[in-house]
Amino acid sequence: PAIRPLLAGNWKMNGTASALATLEAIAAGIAHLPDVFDTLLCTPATLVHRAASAAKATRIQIGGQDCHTGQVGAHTGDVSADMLADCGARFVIVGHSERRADHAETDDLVCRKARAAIASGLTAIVCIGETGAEKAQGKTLAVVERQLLKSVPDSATPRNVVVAYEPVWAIGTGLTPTVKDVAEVHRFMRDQLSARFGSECAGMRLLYGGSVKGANAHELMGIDHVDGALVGGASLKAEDFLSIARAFP
Ligand code: G2H
Repeated sequence: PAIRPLLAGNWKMNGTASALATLEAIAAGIAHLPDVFDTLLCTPATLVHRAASAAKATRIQIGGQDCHTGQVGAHTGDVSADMLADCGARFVIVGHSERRADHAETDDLVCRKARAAIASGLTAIVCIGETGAEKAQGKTLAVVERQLLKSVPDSATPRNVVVAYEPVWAIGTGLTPTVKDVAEVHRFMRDQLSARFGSECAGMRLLYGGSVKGANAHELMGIDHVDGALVGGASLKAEDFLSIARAFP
């Protein structure tokens, strides 16, 4: 069966109560589009509960942007996957490059976060991608191979894990890889995952992320083995996000 694409927004550290109006505008726009893809908004943890309430009876699902490796305990300021699930989240991003950079998150830590997410019944969106320096050195596939192997847990299935390829140099910069480069990496990821998980992985969704916008979405989403997008900046305004949604099949 064909893979149902996923359009995921990542609001990052943006949004207070007034952002719920954006969610409602997105939901209203999505309602007019063919129901052939899933739509997700990963809000700040502080908004997950209200966003999940506002999104009830719409096609929008809600996710978090990070979780702890454990579910309860003495970890001041942290949020667990159980807590996100309790608030109505269905997904959580783990290992976004901003967290790998800002909080020194390693592949091993990201893997343990993904396991915690799965244990809570969430789908983990595991982010990987090379830096500009690594790309310049021709190491893209080696980095992707290592991050895939080490950040994606052995318990991954198409239902509990989504992989997002986000070249670090393309995030928030307006730069995107060529179609040929995205195609090469996504084919490589599919091959790696198939070798590791067998036919079990066949339906695992592989997202592209990094400066996705209305103007490039159609081209990017048309690439083989690109099963959706993870969108940052262009998910903050309903018109921008909807212009991407219209590029979905
Ligand atoms: C990177 C991203 C979402 P932006 O994919 O995490 O941000 O779309 O702003 O590049």
